[in-house]
Amino acid sequence: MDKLTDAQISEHMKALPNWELGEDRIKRTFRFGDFVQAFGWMSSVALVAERMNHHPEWRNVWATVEVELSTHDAGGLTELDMKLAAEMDALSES
Ligand code: H2B
Repeated sequence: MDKLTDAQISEHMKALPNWELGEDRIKRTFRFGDFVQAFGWMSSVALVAERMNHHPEWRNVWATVEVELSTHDAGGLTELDMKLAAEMDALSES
C-alpha cells in the first residue's frame, strides 16, 4: 500500500470533515451517549479493522473515543486510513 501524496490527502480530507490532519496521521474524537454506546461502536469497528487488517490507535474514556489512524508499514497515510475513517464515520451515524 503506497503512501498518499499531499494532493491525494487533501482530496480525501474533503470527504472527512470531522477529521484533523496531523503530520503522518488523521485524528478524530468520537463522543457517544454513554460507555455502552462507545464500546459497542468500537466492537463494530474492530470487526471492520480486522477484515481490512488495518487497526486503529485509539483511547476510550467512558463515552469518548480518541482515534488516530496511520499506516505504520508505509510510514504515513494510505488509502486504508481513509477507508477506515469513512467506515468509522458511517458506523457512528447508524
Ligand atoms: N494497522 C495499521 N493502522 N497500520 C499498519 O501498518 C498495520 C496495521 N499493519 N495492522 C499491519 C496490521 C501489519 O502490522 C501486520 C503484520 O499485517
